Amino acid sequence: MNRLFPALADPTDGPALQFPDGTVTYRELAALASDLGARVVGRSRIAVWATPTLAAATGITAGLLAGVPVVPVNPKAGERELAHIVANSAPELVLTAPGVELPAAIAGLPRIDVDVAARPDPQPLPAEPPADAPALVVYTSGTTGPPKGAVLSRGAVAADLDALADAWAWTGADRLAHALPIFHVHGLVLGTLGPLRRGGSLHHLGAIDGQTLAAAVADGATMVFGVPTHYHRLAADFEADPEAGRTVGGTRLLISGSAALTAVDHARIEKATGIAVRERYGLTETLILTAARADEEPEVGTVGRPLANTEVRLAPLPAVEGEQPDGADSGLGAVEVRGPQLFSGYLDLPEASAASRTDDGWFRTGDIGRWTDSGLLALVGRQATDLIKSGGYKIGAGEIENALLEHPAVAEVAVVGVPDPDLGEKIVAHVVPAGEAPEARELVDHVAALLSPHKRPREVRFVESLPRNAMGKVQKKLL
Ligand code: MLC
Ligand code: AMP
Repeated sequence: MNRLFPALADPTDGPALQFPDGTVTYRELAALASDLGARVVGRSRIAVWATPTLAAATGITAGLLAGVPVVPVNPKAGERELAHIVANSAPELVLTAPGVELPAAIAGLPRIDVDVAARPDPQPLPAEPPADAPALVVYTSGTTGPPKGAVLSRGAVAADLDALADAWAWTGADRLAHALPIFHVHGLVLGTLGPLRRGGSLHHLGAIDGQTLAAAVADGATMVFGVPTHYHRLAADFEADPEAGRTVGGTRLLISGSAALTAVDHARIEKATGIAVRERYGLTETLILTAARADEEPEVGTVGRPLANTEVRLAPLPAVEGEQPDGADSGLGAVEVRGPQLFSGYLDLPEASAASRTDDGWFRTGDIGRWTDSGLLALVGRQATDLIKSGGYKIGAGEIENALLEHPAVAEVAVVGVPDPDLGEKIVAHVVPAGEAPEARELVDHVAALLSPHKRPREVRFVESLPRNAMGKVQKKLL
């Protein structure tokens, strides 16, 4: 296949990556990543401790240059989650920024500290692996069980980034600004590998607020990526500091994804910046599927058109017992997709991989959508109530319930997502205590330490019993 990063094969002195811990040009990155790549070449898989740092981004780039599949690890993963990821993906070593104290679950692996201040000689790049060779294993939650490792091929990454380049007229002249985590598709594939594939640059802000973003745009950022929670908070910042909003209006594109942006926040951002936010839609397993194009005015409430070479269809919704079928005449359907950007399968989970597709090979997204008159996709919800999107993170209710049930003070529990203006949905745990109710804080910290801080309940409600149907199943809709 063609090179994943042509700009690293023939590097210039143009800017590549800027993170809070450092900045590199393409020439510097090519030398750092090829030198590091030469040290990992031939490994079956490597983990990268994916802090939002130049060191971690360089480590991921090095693995990809060397043709070695990379597992980006959430540096805040709790002990259970981290142990699962390490056992499931079996990386041969871990790359990290220097000075990091790794938790026990991963500290046993051989470790390479990435020194971004070094200026090594560039090493020859190995031949590019074929398009179906794995590039990344990205962990994502399902309704139940531990997170699954989605295997994304080099060809899938390249195809998706090229289709987005077409949708957004994204070129090597663009400078992208964001503050997304780099262990998920949004901040990693789109937000880090995207600029590198185009030969443009990334300004990773570490954390985002109105003034930081305004400074980045004044410094040349032409595109901004964020989850709706970022835009919600930016809207408030711009209302307090209109000058920051006007400065951010100097950028070319504001793009939101990973969850739905409310019409209210759309309007607030447009009022403050003069720019209508464009939404795009995808999943870890499918990468990005649809996007509001740069050459069209975005329609609020839609996620744009299918990308080039991407097929999206709406299948009849399965009837839910005791409910009116709302498929046919409402135009709603289950979103199913096909395209070159789809994942290769879940790591070591052939049954889950097979179940994710229909008999005729389409991937079931689990989202419910409809087409607008202008041929754009609008998402109206999800089929599974047990999947929660909070701050743009996908979180399985069952995983949190199981973690809480391990706490001795918890007898029964039901976890739901409750609408929240800042996080989209917030995780609320309904707990029947075993004996005297514990401090809510204790349960929250228990989940954060075992799974991940972003999976912690934002609210714990102690109840005497859970509503159950005749079969004994908890009726979450009544909570
Ligand atoms: C708080 N913290 C705790 C804690 N309470 N840590 C341990 N134990 C506790 N009990 C820490 C948090 O880790 C965090 O640290 C800080 O305190 C603030 O906590 P928070 O309130 O949870 O963070 P918040 O500011 O609300 O985060 C909002 C956010 C975040 C928008 C920054 O949700 C985010 O980064 N979302 C992006 C998700 C994403 O990239 N999704 C893409 C999935 S791919 P610290 O240091 O972290 O601030 C996908 C496909 C697609 O969906 O379409 O893109
Ligand atoms: P993840 O598994 O974390 O990749 O999350 C994928 C899910 O995020 C999708 O199935 C959608 O439900 C949701 N999602 C992504 N982008 C959008 C968007 N622009 N609007 C609404 N939901 C979105």
